Amino acid sequence: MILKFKNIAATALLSFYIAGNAQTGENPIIKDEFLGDPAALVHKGKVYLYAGHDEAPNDFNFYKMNEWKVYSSSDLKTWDKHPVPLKASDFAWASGDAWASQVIEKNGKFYWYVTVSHKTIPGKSIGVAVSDSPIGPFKDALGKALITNDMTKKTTIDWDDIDPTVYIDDKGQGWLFWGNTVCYYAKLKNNMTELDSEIKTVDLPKFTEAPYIHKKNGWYYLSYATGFPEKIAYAMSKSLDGPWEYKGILNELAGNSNTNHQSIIEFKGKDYFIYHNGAIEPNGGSFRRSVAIEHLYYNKDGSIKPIIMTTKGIN
Ligand code: FUB
Repeated sequence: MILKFKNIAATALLSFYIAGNAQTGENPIIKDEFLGDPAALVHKGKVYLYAGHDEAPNDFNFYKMNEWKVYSSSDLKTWDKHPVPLKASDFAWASGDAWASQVIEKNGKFYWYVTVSHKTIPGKSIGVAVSDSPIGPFKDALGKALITNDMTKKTTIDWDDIDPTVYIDDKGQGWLFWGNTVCYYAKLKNNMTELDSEIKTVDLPKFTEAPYIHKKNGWYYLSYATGFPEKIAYAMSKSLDGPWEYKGILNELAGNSNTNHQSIIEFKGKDYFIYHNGAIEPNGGSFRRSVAIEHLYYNKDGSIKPIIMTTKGIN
């Protein structure tokens, strides 16, 4: 009887510990599955966190990613998991690879720009899905890719068309930035599903991938993964067309992961840096990543203080 009580007490304590952990904001913020390439959307008092599902088995040393996941939170500590909102197979023209992505809202519709491999045009490509809700379900908005590898000629690699980041400026103009090795950008039409300009490039020191655009106090920020393994660097400008001024390293190598992929948001008056590392024990790593959140602080001149990666997170 005493033994039975002890077992029940131990189980209760364990459940409390696991549930408690999930709700403290400790990093990694989600511990029950591997997630990479976090992109956050602030909408109506909530943060929606979109990420690729890292499904690689422990002995598999590359990405195995078939679907994206979405979580939501009102406090960045307690996260609700929603049904799978989008899979690479939802794009009939794609052959797979649910790589980095970002969601943005315009006129009540949610547009999800994703990286996938193309079935017939060799290389990676960018597609766009749409939904009436931030948690989906999303469906292919175009029935074809928005960007394919044959549209960009600045490098011979076929994975340069990855990692879309999207931004709508104060005039309602949509902008898409993306790239690997070369940072590309173009304007989007009002429908958000067609390009509205030629494709241009941004010259950034040691640009690897993962561009991310955000704005604060009149400054545009273009943060990106630099080198490999990756750190996160950033540049600032008064215009999305540049010129961009390089400002240095924002985040150092993320623990146990050769990539670092960031998203930067302001939520309820505070600023946050969201990224991935390989910290889940025992099998976390570069292809089994997990999402972490830190506070982000600006200096008076608009530059950003280096991020301090922690286990305690935003507590
Ligand atoms: O998740 C696959 C790739 O890893 C992403 O597209 C890159 O940004 C890197 O995080």
